[in-house]
Amino acid sequence: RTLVFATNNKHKLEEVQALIGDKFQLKTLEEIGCMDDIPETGDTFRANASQKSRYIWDRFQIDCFSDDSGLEVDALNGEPGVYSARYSGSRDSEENLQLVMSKMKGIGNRSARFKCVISIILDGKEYLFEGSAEGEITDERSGSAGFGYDPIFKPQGYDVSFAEMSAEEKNAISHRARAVGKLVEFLNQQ
Ligand code: ITT
Repeated sequence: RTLVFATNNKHKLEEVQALIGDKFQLKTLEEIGCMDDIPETGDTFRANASQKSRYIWDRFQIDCFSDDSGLEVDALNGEPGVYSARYSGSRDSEENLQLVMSKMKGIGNRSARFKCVISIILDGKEYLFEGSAEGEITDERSGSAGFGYDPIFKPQGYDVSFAEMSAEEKNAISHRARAVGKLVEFLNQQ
């Protein structure tokens, strides 16, 4: 079975393909010839996830899903949140990570979470799945695996950042893994 994954983020694609296994073949936007800059103007992860999958459905009428995700830091009132991909004004993930680190300098409350919302559209009908991973923002960056804010996020119960974990370790506990787990369970019932 083929599903289009409406993302331009190759790290998401790798993580999700590993989680979904070979029962479902994921097609990229590039593979369906979609080079559009898909609008993302919502102020929640759900709204943005819906917007991305709905865009592809409206344009191609093919079954598809999207992932909208990000980091919520309590001491920053939930920022960067839906602005995670361009918090500093640029899509450079290093600059975005540095901005969170500098805003968190000297702040005692380090609690944060990653969230992931998946919107899937099958025959025009939408279903939503969510996952989150609790943790804290570290003082220093560490590790080079993963992407985005992984080097400064230490999941609860672990002494290493997401970026110090193998892909398998991160995929056992991440926000994305939890949302994809629910998606797969749903797809298996279809
Ligand atoms: P698409 O919209 O094309 O899927 P994107 O990267 O723009 O790709 P989002 O708008 O959902 O995706 O922004 C998600 C951002 O949140 C992402 O760019 C990272 O900065 C951050 N993020 C999400 N999941 C993450 C993870 O597992 N590890 C580290 N950072 C993550």
